[in-house]
Amino acid sequence: MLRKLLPCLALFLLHAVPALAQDTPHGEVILTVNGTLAKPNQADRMVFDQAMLEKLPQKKYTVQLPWLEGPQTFEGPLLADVLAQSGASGKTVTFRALNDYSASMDVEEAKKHGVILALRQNGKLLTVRTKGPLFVMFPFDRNEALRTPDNYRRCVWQLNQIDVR
Ligand SMILES: Nc1nc2c(c(=O)[nH]1)N[C@H]1C(S)=C(S)[C@@H](COP(=O)(O)O)O[C@H]1N2
Ligand SMILES: [Mo]
Repeated sequence: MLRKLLPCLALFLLHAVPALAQDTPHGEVILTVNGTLAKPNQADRMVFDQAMLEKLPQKKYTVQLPWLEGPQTFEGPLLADVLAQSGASGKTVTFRALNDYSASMDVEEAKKHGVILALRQNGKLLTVRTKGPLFVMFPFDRNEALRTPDNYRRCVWQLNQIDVR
């Protein structure tokens, strides 16, 4: 009996656990990930609400940006963790904003440099009015080589969509 049941149980767990482990939003969707996703949670896309993004480990960078006065602290999950949770594979990531602005970069480069999707600026949750819901940020503070015009252009504010191709 058990001998027959065990393979069935194993098969069940193999299929059920990733499905159960995949989080879905309960609140307002603030980020949509499009592309080739192994673990989408809404049709072929991955959608996140604030709570889902806050469950991921939070990183904090205090940076000086050329267009903002004084040091600014940005906090949020690593892009790498967001992509991993989506099962995203691809070479290029495109950050898209509510105002149709977009910027792209190599996925591996973004992961290597610890790019975050900031939910907070100076401790305050970002809203559309304050250039949220999300703000792409680099650890400019700890890596001088990152301070390039290309990377500043990639600091997309009002981010709500990411494409991985
Ligand atoms: N959503 C959005 N993000 C954006 C931009 C933009 O126009 N829209 N401009 C980019 C560029 S080119 C730079 S240098 C920085 C600062 O631009 P800003 O001074 O217009 O904020 O934000 C980047 N992020
Ligand atoms: Mo710019």
